[in-house]
Amino acid sequence: MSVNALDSSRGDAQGMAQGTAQNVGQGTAPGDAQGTAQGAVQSAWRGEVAKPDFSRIRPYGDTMNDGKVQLSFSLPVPDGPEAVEAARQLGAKMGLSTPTVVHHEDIGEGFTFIVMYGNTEHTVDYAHIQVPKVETTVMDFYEVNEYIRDNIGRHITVIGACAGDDAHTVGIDAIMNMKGYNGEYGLERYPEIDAFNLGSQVTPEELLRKAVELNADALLVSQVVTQKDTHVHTLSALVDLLEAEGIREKLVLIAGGPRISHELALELGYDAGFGPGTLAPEVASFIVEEIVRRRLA
Ligand code: B12
Repeated sequence: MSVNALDSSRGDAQGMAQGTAQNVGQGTAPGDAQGTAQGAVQSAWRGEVAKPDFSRIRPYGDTMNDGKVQLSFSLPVPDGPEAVEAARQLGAKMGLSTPTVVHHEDIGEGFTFIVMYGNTEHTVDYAHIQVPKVETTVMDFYEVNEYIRDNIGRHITVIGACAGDDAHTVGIDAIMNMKGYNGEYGLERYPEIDAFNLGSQVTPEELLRKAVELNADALLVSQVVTQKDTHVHTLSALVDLLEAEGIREKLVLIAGGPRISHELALELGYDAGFGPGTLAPEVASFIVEEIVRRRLA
């Protein structure tokens, strides 16, 4: 919905006029848009609607820059006026102006679920945000196989696992399984890829052992649980083992999971990190391009 459409939902001419006046001329984005977050959205703001100041963005609910946020949480107290007041005070302590509880509900055994609206005064310089991203040309299933035939000339071996104590296999299965996920075949279906899915709770030692045994070209490690930084410990332990064995640089090493960013993966010594919504062709493309780029074949 556009800003003006939101304003017009007030249903009166004055609201529409005010909304339009408030939302125009909010400043233009400074600096060079190339390579920044600002560049990515510029085309969405072709001037038909009010343009935000990308150096100072703030949430918007009804009108540009109103700072409106919605927050939900549970309190370990029974539902009632005291719970609502406690939530309101918490919202104020979090720095929200006009914290307002818009929904509260008994969720049993002395707990209350709260939904609150409020306004934040804070802004963020979106124009200068730069997030490391996996740089790859994403090929489809057929193109990846053709690329392997043309540029590598042999099958490649890819091992996947959900490592450490983690038993969340759905993510790694989405990338590996023959059946595929979200309309894309998993790596097991690729004729030019020998894919081995080791399943859940695979120790870094076992991953190393398999990598050596199968002479793997790529290792795919899934980490879903992040409580107590368990993912960092497991991912780091694997890198240490691979380095000690002298095979780290001979492999394409990839981490993935809903809370894994490319930036974190790079920090931990991985070649790439893939987060929520990843599909097999993105991963396959990165692997094969990296093998060729680093002359690992
Ligand atoms: C299903 C599930 C389970 C199932 C798992 C069954 C199975 N075989 O996988 C069961 C019931 C066993 C389970 C157990 C637990 N779970 Co659980 N679980 C979930 C749930 C509901 C869905 C996860 C899922 O399947 N997502 C779907 C897949 C497709 O998404 P994905 O994993 O993000 O994968 C995609 C990308 O991230 C990426 N990807 C993932 N891995 C990889 C790897 C590579 C190499 C690449 C390239 C890409 C990639 O590609 C995938 C496709 O796009 C989530 C909550 C949620 N809604 O997300 C909680 C959740 C993950 N579980 C959680 C917890 C805490 C647990 C338990 C500790 C609970 C407990 N106290 O016992 C245990 C831990 C068990 C263990 N040892 O790991 C927490 C984790 C919190 C945290 N940040 O650490 C969550 C977030 C729930 C919550 N909100 O608290 N869980």
